[in-house]
Order: sequence, then C-alpha cells, then structure tokens
Amino acid sequence: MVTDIVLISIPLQRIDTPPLALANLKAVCTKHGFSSQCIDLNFELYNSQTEIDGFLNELELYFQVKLEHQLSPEHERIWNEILDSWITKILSHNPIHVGISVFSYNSVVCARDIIFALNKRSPKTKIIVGGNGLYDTYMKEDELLRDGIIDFYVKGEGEEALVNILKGKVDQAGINGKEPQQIDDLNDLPFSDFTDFCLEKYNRSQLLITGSRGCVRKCSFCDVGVIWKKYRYRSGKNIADEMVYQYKQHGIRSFDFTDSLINGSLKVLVDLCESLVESYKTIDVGRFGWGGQFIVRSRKSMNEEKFQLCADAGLKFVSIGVESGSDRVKSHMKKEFTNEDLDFTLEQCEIHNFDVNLLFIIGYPTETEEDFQDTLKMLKKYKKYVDSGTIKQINLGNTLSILPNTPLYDQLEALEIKNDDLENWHSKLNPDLDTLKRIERRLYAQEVAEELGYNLPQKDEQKRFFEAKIKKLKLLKGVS
Ligand code: B12
Ligand code: SF4
Repeated sequence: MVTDIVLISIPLQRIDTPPLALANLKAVCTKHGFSSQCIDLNFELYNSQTEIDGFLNELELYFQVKLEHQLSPEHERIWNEILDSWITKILSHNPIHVGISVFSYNSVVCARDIIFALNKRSPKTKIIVGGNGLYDTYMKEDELLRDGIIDFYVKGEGEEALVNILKGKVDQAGINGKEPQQIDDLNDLPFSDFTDFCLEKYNRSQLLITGSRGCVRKCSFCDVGVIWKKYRYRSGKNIADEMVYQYKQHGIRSFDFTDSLINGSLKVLVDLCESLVESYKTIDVGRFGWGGQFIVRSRKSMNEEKFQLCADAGLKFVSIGVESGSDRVKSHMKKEFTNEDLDFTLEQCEIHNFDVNLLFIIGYPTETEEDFQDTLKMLKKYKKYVDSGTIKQINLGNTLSILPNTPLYDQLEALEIKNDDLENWHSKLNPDLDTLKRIERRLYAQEVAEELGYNLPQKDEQKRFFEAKIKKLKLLKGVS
C-alpha cells in the first residue's frame, strides 16, 4: 500500500516526548484525506543503538552544525549503517512523499545526510523539508532544490503548506521560497494526532501542546518575531478542550506547552485556567499538570490572584528567560522586566510550588565584567530557591549567536561588531569580550552554579562542546 507521506523527526531534539510538529502535520493530513505515517528517528537513535566506544557523544558533536566536527572513520561507518537502516524503514511504507522536520540548526547536518541518502536510494520519492532549522543559512535548501535533491521546502507553519503540496497546489505561500502566510485562526486546526507514537516508550507521560504562536516581546537577540510575525493564540477553552481530549485518548495528564510564552495574553491564560477548573468538575481526572515558558511581568499585571488561579488550574512548571543578573544588560536586550519583577515572580512560584527552570545568556555584546558578576550574584541570591526545591534547574545555554533578522543583528554597526559568523563576533565597544572570553565566562558560571548546588542538565555534554570549541578556536589562532 502506498502512503501519501512519511513524516520523520530527526536528531537533535528532546527524546522524552513525541515530536509535536509530526503530530500536528499528521492531524491535518488525515483531516484532508491523505494517509501518513510518523517515524521518530530521533527517539530510535537513542533507544536502539547500543553505545559503542563514545559513538553517540561524537555523533552529537557532529550534528552540531556550528562545530563542523568530522566523524572518525569507524564512527562514520556506523553512522552510514544507521542511515541505511533508516532509509529502508522509511521506504518500507511506500511513501510518495517524505517530510523531514528540521527542528533547529542542530538538525541540519542530520537532515542533509538523510536527504542525500534517500535521494540516492529512491530518487523518485519526493522530499519535503520544513521546520525552524531552515531559518539559518546552514540548510542551503535553495541549492538542494535547484539541484533536484529535494522537491519542496516549507518555511513557517507547515499545516496549510503541506496540504497544498499534497494537493498539488505547489504555488502557494510558504512553499519553495514564497513568503509564508500565518494561519489566521489557530482554533481551526485539528487537535494533534499522536496515534503513530507508542507513548508508553517515551520517558515522560507527557505530551507537547501549543496554545499560541509568536511572541508579545521583541528581545534583541531572538528571531521568533521573524519566524512568527504576528502573535496568535487559541482560545483558552479550545486549549482546555484539547487537553481533555488527549487525556481521554491516551490517559495523559501532563502537558508541556511549546509556546514562546504561556502568559503572553493574560486574557487567554485566565480563560484557559477557568476552563480547566470547570473541566475538573465534570471529568474524573483530579487536576492536569502543565507548564511552559513564562515571561516575567510586573507585579501589577501578573498579580497574586492570577498566580493563585494558575495554581488552581494545575500549573506546575515554568521556564523563565532571565538571561542576565544585570538590569542594564536586560534593558539592552529589551527583556521588559527588572530584577525586582523577577524577585516577585520567584516568590510567587515558591508559594505555589511551581517548579522553575531559569535560562541565562552569558556573554551578551554589552556584558561587562561587572554585569557578569551581577549574574553570578543573582545565582548566589537565588540559591535559597535551589535549597527549597523551587528552582529545579538552570540552563546556561550556548554563548550568544547573533542571528540574522534579529534586532541585535540590525545593531551590528552601532555596536561596532565584527562578526566572522553567527557565533564568532567581537564588539569594539566591549573589546575584552571575544569568543574565547565568552566561553570562559560561560564555563566559569557553570562552575559557580554547580558549586551552589544548581542542577544543570546536560552539563557534561555542554562542557565537552565548549572544550571542542576552545580547541578549534585555538587551532584557528595558531595557539597550542
Ligand atoms: C519548545 C522549544 C524547544 C524545546 C523542545 C521542545 C520540543 N518540541 O521537543 C527545547 C527547550 C528542548 C528546545 C531546544 C532547542 N531549541 Co528550541 N524552541 C522551542 C520553541 C519555543 C517551540 C518549538 C515547538 O515545539 N513548536 C511547536 C511545533 C509544532 O512547531 P515546529 O516544530 O516549529 O513545527 C512547525 C513548523 O516549523 C513546520 N514544520 C516543522 N517540521 C516540518 C516538516 C515539514 C515536512 C513541513 C512541511 C513543515 C514542518 O510545521 C510545524 C507546524 O506548524 C521554538 C520557538 C518557537 N516558538 O517556534 C524554539 C526554537 C525552535 N528552538 C531553537 C533552538 C536554537 C534550539 C536549540 C538548538 C537551543 C540550544 N542551543 O540547545 C535546541 C535544539 C535541540 C538541541 N538539543 O540541539 C530555535 C531554532 C532557531 C533556528 N533557526 O534553528 C527556535 C526557533 C527559538 C529561537 N528563535 O531561538 N527548544
Ligand atoms: S526571547 Fe522569549 S520573550 Fe523574548 S522575544 Fe524571544 S520568545 Fe519572546
């Protein structure tokens, strides 16, 4: 039997829950009468491959496009075998199209390897690529299209574009370089379809869900505003209905929102919470647990009552982009909140037992030594929340890449920044802060955080990543 489209999810992505992009795309395919099969190759890599002599660690370095890491000949041989088996698996469904979801730039290396392998084995199969990983320069989708290696690429939301491709209407928005058009009413989209995933196999009994697309803020370093031009959201009631639906389908009671922020529209947040509280009266579920990325607002707008309502509705975890302990740096970033606002937010999280994840950026172009020390001071100040169990983890991330199409990119001249590539840049106005210095600060912050007892997920992988980067930088500079 022929399958209209096989949709694949690839590394690097999280592996504890099924990929939402595939579940969303499958739902629209079904709605429009197209058959589809989702395969989570990212999950398969980590779950079927026995670790051979550091293979997975090296593969992760290889996938990180910015490192340009080459696999050793033995690991390259293993990787080619895996690729081969993946292509066999994909083709076993007899697909007319294969849709590859490129989650971020860290999926580009893998995507390109799959594309070339698939094209070689089955040149007739039509290849479609989509996902946020196309928003940097690494994918070179135009070249792939020109050379006939892929058939289509989709930028922006995939739901309408994919259906158009399957219907043969390939001249539409978002397809092969045509400006994407945002979906007007997210309430019109079908609920995500997770039926192709064996949910019990994933580590977490949790599903991803989206309540909104885009963001209400315009932080200087962030390109969400380019990917999703308008901030659009589903009604709170529609989101609550999907949570109840997924619970009835799969028995899952925990939901992780992929939104850039779950409190972008306080009206929707209140509507969601009230709808959930209402649902709990009619279905015998107790309370769902849910959470996601959360922006810090002033005490006046996100007040005590709203925090209480969120707690009543089951809010359990929030991820907060703090970025810096320096108000001066946060102000340049246009974060629109101060350390005082953050103090209040964390106090409320503590009162309501929300689990908190804090995200930081070390080495912003205007970050001086004093600003960096402010970040370290903040880590010390919030140690009390680590000890009380409110701060569950922090993420110090990569050092800052200056992404094209971000407000910061537009300020390159004003900040006298010379940028060799997205990651290697240097501002004349802050001469001490070159790439090596940023990595040093980043690694030092990790050391301090570890000493204070913070939980840093993937800290060893990140350390390896930075050490590989330092080695490469020193090689380039001719320093041993
Ligand atoms: C939640 C999230 C995460 C979560 C992951 C949750 C998950 N889904 O598994 C976590 C925190 C783990 C994460 C990690 C990372 N993330 Co992230 N993340 C997001 C966020 C906020 C939402 C992504 C999401 O799930 N959206 C919901 C799904 C349904 O949307 P989607 O995957 O984009 O799919 C839609 C379209 O892209 C398209 N589409 C997707 N696939 C396909 C395939 C086909 C064939 C078609 C036609 C269409 C299509 O249609 C889908 C439906 O509309 C976005 C920002 C944003 N608001 O988009 C950043 C974002 C995707 N992340 C980003 C980055 C950089 C990363 C990291 C590399 C960060 C890092 N340095 O570690 C890592 C990548 C993983 C890794 N280990 O390397 C960038 C990507 C930028 C880029 N140009 O590559 C984004 C855009 C944020 C940003 N502006 O910086 N992330
Ligand atoms: S960093 Fe977060 S809050 Fe700021 S613009 Fe990007 S998505 Fe919005």
